[in-house]
Amino acid sequence: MTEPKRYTITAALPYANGPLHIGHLAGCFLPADIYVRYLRAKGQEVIFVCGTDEHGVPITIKAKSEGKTPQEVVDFYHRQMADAFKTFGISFDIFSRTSNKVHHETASDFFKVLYDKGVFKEDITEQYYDEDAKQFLADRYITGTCPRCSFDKAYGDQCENCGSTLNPSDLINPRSTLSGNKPVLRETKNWYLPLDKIQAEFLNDFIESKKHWRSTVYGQCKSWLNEGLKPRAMTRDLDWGVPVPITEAVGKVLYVWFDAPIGYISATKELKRADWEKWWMDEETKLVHFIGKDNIVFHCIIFPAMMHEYGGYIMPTDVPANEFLNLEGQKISTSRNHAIWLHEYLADFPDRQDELRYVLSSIAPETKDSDFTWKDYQARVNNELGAILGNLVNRILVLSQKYFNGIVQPHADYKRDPRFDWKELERTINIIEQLTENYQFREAQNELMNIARMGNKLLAETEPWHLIKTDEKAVGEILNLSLQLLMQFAKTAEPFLPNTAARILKMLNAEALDELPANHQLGEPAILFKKIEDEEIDKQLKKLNSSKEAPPHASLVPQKEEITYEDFARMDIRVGTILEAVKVPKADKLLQLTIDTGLDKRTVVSGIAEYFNPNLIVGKQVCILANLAPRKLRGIVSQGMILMAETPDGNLEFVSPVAAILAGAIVK
Ligand code: B3M
Ligand code: ZN
Repeated sequence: MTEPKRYTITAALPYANGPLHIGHLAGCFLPADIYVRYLRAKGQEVIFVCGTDEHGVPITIKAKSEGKTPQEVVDFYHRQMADAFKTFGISFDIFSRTSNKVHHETASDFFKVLYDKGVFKEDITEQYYDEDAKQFLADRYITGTCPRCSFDKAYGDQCENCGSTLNPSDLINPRSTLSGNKPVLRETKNWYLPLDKIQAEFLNDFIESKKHWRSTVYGQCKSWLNEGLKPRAMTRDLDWGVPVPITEAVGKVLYVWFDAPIGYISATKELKRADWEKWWMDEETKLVHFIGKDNIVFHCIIFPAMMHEYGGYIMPTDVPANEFLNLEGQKISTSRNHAIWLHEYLADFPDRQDELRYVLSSIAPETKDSDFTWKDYQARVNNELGAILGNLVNRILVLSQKYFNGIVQPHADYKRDPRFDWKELERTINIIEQLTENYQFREAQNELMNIARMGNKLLAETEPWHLIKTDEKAVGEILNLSLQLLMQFAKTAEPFLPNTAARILKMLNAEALDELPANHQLGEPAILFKKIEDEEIDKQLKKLNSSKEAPPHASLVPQKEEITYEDFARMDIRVGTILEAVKVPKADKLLQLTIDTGLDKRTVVSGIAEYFNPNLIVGKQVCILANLAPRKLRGIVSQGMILMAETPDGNLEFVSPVAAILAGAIVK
């Protein structure tokens, strides 16, 4: 595309089933906001649309577990999210929701058009059905034992212990989470988007034309295509969502990933009413989706396929998906409460939104996963924001007050002052713009701080505090130049640090100016960044470690079905000694153990890495189920399983003999 005429920028619609955390901000909303603010400052025509994704099974599960209706749940989180976004300065033009009328109509119409065009393929399959609850069970409503790792709380779509993707029919001993009963298979008809066909007709070429996308994004798309796409059901047997608008499908709703991306279009309709089409159907509009990497297939493959089949829609120009942000070396986990929630951050660090924006951009997971740690947060705020930027602003303003009562002194031509390379500053601003246009916000912000560094260098080299004794005019010029630099800094910083930029401009009393004229009266100096103290960080670390959610109380876990002594006797449980323990690379949860079983020394892969330091468990005696069929975990063959007991606060403990005994003792 040559210069686009306008920009439609979307940020993934967060599920309204829980609060937002720093991973959401870093992965999607912050980069989107930086990009949009940059475009607006450039005078571009742009809309920035988002909203809550209020359908889907996780929301109904959340509602059940809290004894609320799904509507109550989404109402609560919609408001909470809207507040958090507003406070962090995420400058959506609209933050809509998929439960509203415009969206239901838009999504319904979209389906109907595809249906009338004969796009969908109908198929009857067998699905699990709960005869007590009288409903079909979404994958998440079925639990059972994982066929790969024997974890007994695996879901129908995934085992959260070993990470395997599953089908409900893979589960051993499946149970309905609604009634606890064994579900039965029943036939049901659904409507499928024939992605295999659309791949051949359209998607192969479409993705082929996107080689310039981030390699992580392009690579993921290619691997989906190489595997060969399969038809995917766009309707579900569920009662929460957009009803399927055909009579044959009463009681069914649209698949949440069918309706959610249409939410971007609905939000645009709400925002722009009469001329919404030009934002979605005009070739001169540039469409950019900001998302996290787990949403790539939906935005790069399925949604384009849907729009292609509908006809008339533009395709996304870019999808700068981010990798994941980890927290203190571990995956952020909502269920284990291993997260920094935005509303809690705001309560603990009021008015320090830009500090978090800054740190999250500094470590933005643009090309690979990255790690947020509280110590790093503290270091970056104190040593970079405080020591480099805050200090610079403070010195310039305080010196200006002290020597000249806050009046800007004349300078014949500050851009050609021999004491400073203004061209270098302009080059840096240029680089920041290019990086921003390339979605390299991390590097762009790094360059931004170089402008502050240039200012500090100027002061260090010219030492106005000494020079004032001999050459007041020169000091007036140096301060003029420094203030102009601050002005440029603030303007360039606005997309990244909107509050800070506004506060600097206020201190300069220059909200409406492009540069500072001589004799201009400055505003009052103020401290930009308060130091983050050790105690504050310690408190956060403590909170993180103490907040792991407890498992259901043992008394609430029903006893398993009866077995015979023979069933038990088939299990070969022995006492073993841990000889070695190492973390499995790239697997947060797994430790590779070498166990002396008395019979042999064997490898067991165990999902306990979050609970034990490998160095501290060597020598421990444990119980091992020795005759469990070997299975491969992350390419390592695991021979057996270590028995663990789960404590009420969610920790794991080894089941060990009370007295030290020889390895190999048989448990019976
Ligand atoms: N709600 C998934 C997520 O929050 C989903 C995104 C929808 S974007 C159209 O990660
Ligand atoms: Zn598993």
